[in-house]
Amino acid sequence: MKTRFLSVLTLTGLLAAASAVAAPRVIEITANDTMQFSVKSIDAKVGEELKVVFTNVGTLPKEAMGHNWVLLKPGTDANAFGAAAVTAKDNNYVPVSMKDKVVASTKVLGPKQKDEVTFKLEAAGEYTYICSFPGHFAAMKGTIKVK
Ligand SMILES: [Cu+2]
Repeated sequence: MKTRFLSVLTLTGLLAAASAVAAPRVIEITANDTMQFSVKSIDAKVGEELKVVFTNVGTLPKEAMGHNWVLLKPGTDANAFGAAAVTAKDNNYVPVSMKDKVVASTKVLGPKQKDEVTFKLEAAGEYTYICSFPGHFAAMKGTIKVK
């Protein structure tokens, strides 16, 4: 009886260890009414899985000051993406014509809303992330450096 109890404990410990290894690294990012991401630079390793938990901490209405978080593949022209996004309101400002340039993206969030996205960084490089809400990408920009 005692032995079985111990082996259950051991098994539980092993499972906890295994899930800790497999769990993605969580990165919390907020956006606000002054068009700023709280995190502008992230370092990561090739093959690493990240979970971005994105929160709009502002108070202005979604129609005027909505925010999303869009991670672009290395080499993508963020300005061109931002320009194309203007007409993609129905798709959370992710233009269908440039969908193949997107690694991960959240919904457009109104005040106090939260969304999260989990993704794997398969290759080394500099990945730019932006908010593609019209007029925001010039100010709302950051980089994930993957080595
Ligand atoms: Cu924004």
